[in-house]
This record gives sequence, structure tokens and C-alpha cells, in this order.
Amino acid sequence: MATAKAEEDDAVAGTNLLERHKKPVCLIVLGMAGSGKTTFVQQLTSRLHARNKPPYVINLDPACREVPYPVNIDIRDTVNYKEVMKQYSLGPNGGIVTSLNLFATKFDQVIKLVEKRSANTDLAIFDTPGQIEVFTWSASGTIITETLAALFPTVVVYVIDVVRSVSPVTFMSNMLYACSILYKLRLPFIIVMNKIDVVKHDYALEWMTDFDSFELALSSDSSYNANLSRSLSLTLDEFYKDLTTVGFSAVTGEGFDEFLAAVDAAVVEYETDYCPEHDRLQKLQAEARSKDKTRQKDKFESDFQETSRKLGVTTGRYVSQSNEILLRSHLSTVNKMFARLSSSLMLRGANLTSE
Ligand SMILES: Nc1nc2c(ncn2[C@@H]2O[C@H](COP(=O)(O)OP(=O)(O)OP(=O)(O)O)[C@@H](O)[C@H]2O)c(=O)[nH]1
Ligand SMILES: [Mg+2]
Repeated sequence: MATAKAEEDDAVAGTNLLERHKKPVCLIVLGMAGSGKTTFVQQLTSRLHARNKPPYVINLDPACREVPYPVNIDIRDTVNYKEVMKQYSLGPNGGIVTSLNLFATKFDQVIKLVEKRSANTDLAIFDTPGQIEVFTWSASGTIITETLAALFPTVVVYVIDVVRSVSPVTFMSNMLYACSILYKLRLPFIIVMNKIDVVKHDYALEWMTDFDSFELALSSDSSYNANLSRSLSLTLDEFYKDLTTVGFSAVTGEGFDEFLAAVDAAVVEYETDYCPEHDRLQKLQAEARSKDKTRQKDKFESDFQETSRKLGVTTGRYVSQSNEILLRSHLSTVNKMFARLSSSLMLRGANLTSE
């Protein structure tokens, strides 16, 4: 019997899996300013076009001057970033956050458009603003990420500039940022070590697997930052272990096939790790909501009985007809008082306006 139930569950899970696979995989491209996110999206897009598998591309950076790839949805068509700054008297970062918040209110339309393309698109790519915290720590960033992850297989692609990360302290701060995003979003995560046409990423891989080599790189530095990086590298050991990293050049396209293979593996991880956890949390939330509803209903009933007792009305679960009439008359008195009060307030309001 238990086996039959397990088989049934497997079949249901299997259908979900297949259904989910019919949808495009969403890649959210994040990374520090200038790490090469936009160039990476451009390279990916042009190679996928060349393979007759055009992706659906969405630009979420309201402040970029131009988008160097064929874009399907551009935030700049919906929100004018400069106008937002002017209207709300904001600086550049505040302008980007507010523009993204305004755009997030229309995100259901983006979802509909991506869903429409499900039949003939394998990848939906989201390019994000350079001010990474604007996306990762804002309400709209969370709304966008969680909505996508609930509906599509979603993978976070974190772009690192390997040229700028040759300093172990900079490398460590970049990795800490990646780590914080991974633990916040809890989605499959790929680190793209970009710009390998300039500097190979071998040094970074070595630092991630061999603590001694990282220690050696820091040996000439005795600053507070270096000591902190040293201790942190031991802590990040666990994080490094399960991390998928791909060397890439957004200029030459080197690493493209490895990247696609990493995306495939990440989708499997999404199905096997993220979805069951997401479903479990959804179930817990639904249970909590239903408990809360029952608690509110009980409280309402007890308050109602208490009020009725004070008003001299006897109530049970079923209110007798005469008591109901009495209660209605109480309510109508309260309503009349309320109407009188609000009309006098309106008059006062009118007087204030005319003043
Ligand atoms: N050599 C080399 N240069 C690159 C590569 N990727 C990006 N660049 C250069 O790096 C600079 C920044 O690239 P962008 O793609 O604009 O970086 P971004 O992360 O989108 O920048 P923001 O959106 O401002 O955060 C540009 O001058 C690119 O030409 C690469 O793989 N190799
Ligand atoms: Mg960019």
C-alpha cells in the first residue's frame, strides 16, 4: 500500500517536473558594477541566436545608456529613470531603486510575456543594474526573484571580474558578496569568472581549493583586511565546496559550452533541491494562514459575545430572532451616530479648504 502511495507521489512529482521543464529557464545575471554583466548577456544572446535558439532578454537596468543586445523587454520603456530622480528628488541609487520598484508593480505582465514564449524559448535572461545591492537587498529585487523562482526554473548567475579580483582582499570581498546572495536567495548559483581573455581564472580556483595558496598570496600583507580575509577563507570553505564556477570571456565567448552545461546541472538542482523546499515552505505557510484564520474567527466570536453581553443581548452560536432585531437596532443607532459624525467632519474639512 505504502509502495503504491509512493509510486503515486512519484508520478505527481514527475508530472510537475515535466511541466516545469516546458518553461524557459530564467537566468538572473548579477555582479559588481563593471564586472561585465551586460557584455556577458550580449555574448550569450548572440551565440544562442547563432544556434537558432534565441533567448528572451529582459533589461532591468533603468540607468544604462544603451543595451547592446536585441532586447525583448526593457525597463527603460516603462520607467524614465531621470524623471523619477527629478520627481522624487532622489540621487542616482534612490532613482534606480524607485524605478525598479515601479517596474515590479508591472511584473505580472513580464511573467505573462515570458510564459507566452514557453513553447519556443529555452532561456529568459535578466540583466540587472550595476549597483548590485539595489537588486539583491530591495523589496522589488526580492519580489522579482521569488516570483520567477516560483514559476520557472531559475538560476542566479554571479559575474566576477577576474582581472580586478587578483588582489586576495578584493577576491574575498567579492566572494563574501556572492555567499550572502546565495544564502539569501537559496537558488541554484553559478559563478562566472569573467574576462579570462585578459587573466586566466586558475589563480581563483586554486585559492578556493587550497587554503595555503590563499594564505601565501596574503603573506606580504599584514593589514586588518588581510587578517580578516585569512580567517574568512577558512569559514568560506563550506561555501566553496558546492559552488559551480565557470571561466568565461564575454568578449571572445570562451567558456560558452561549459556555461550551458552548468545551467543544465543547475536546473536539475532547482528541480531536486529548490522545488521540494519551496513546496514544503508553501505548505507550512498555508497551514500557518489557516491557523491564523481560525484564531481570528475564535477571537471575533468571543469579542462578539462579550460586546453583546455588555449591550444586554444574549447570544449563543445562534442568535434568536428577537435578539437579532435588538442587535440590528443597536447597529443602526451606531450607524446614524457615525453618519452624523462624518458629515460634521466633512463640513469641517470643507471649511478648512475654503479657509
Ligand atoms: N577584456 C574583456 N573585457 C570585458 C569582458 N566583459 C566585459 N568587458 C568590458 O568591461 C567593461 C564593463 O562591461 P559591462 O558589460 O558594461 O559591465 P556591467 O557589469 O554590465 O556594468 P554595469 O551595468 O555598469 O554594472 C566594458 O568595457 C566591457 O567591454 C571580457 O570578458 N573581457
Ligand atoms: Mg550593465
